[in-house]
Amino acid sequence: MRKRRIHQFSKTRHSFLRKVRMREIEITLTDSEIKPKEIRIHANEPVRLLVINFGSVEHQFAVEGGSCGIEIDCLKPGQTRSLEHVFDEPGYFKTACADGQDNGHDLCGRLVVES
Ligand SMILES: [Cu+2]
Repeated sequence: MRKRRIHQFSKTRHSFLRKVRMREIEITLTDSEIKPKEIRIHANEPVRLLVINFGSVEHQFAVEGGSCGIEIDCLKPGQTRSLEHVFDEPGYFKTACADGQDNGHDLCGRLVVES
């Protein structure tokens, strides 16, 4: 019974992704880096950013620059969260853990939105 429910869920999810042509991008955080370091997407392409914290402390994930204002706060070790967004203009954004408690480590990368 349990197996069946999981199957149904993933089937629904996949047909949803297909319908909106959403691209899923997995981003992993450790205590020293964000992977991938560079993400390239196209303007007006719906994306789901799936952020996983593989670090040993709480992290945060933000896309900075322009007016996009994307942020996932308080991601505990082992936790995964996702958010969906459409970047409608080409440009360069910084990806970072901008948590004030993150003294000393440098979690950053970049997101390039191509036309
Ligand atoms: Cu952090």
